[in-house]
Amino acid sequence: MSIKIYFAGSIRGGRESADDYLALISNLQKYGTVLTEHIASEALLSKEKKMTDQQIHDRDLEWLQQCHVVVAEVTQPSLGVGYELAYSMFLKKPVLCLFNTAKGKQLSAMISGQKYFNVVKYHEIESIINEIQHYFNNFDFEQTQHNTVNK
Ligand code: 6IA
Repeated sequence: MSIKIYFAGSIRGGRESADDYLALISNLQKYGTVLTEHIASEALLSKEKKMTDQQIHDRDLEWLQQCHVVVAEVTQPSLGVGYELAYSMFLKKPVLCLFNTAKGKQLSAMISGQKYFNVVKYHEIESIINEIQHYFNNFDFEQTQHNTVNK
């Protein structure tokens, strides 16, 4: 069975890191199905303009319940990503957070101070791609399977 990955990244919080989201999502697709590939695509996001905020919220929480792992790019501060991270912890999903130190941002202490969130810092995309490979080579699929809602 393929790993379902929930990728989180800023949308209304600002799109400054959208290029990183694109590179990260296409890399994550080597390890499983990315449920949220629209995060990197302006074209797919514009399709969601037809959805109400409540529909987006409810659909995303359903995907969070279904996923095996959450990967969040947290460089660009986003209320939605922060909420998804707290909800992931509540659902006991494994979480990997990626923070780009080259963007001149400061990570909230509420994320860097919570060990559950497993924050990995990077400077350029090539270095984080190796870290992601290491993470998924050691990923314990059985461990997360019982927390997953199948739909
Ligand atoms: O507060 P933010 O908008 O930055 O929150 C971004 C996070 O919330 C992402 O990780 C998404 O999973 C989720 N999210 C927020 N808004 C949307 C959305 N809107 N579509 C899908 N996921 C979303 C589309 C709006 C578009 C018309 C601009």
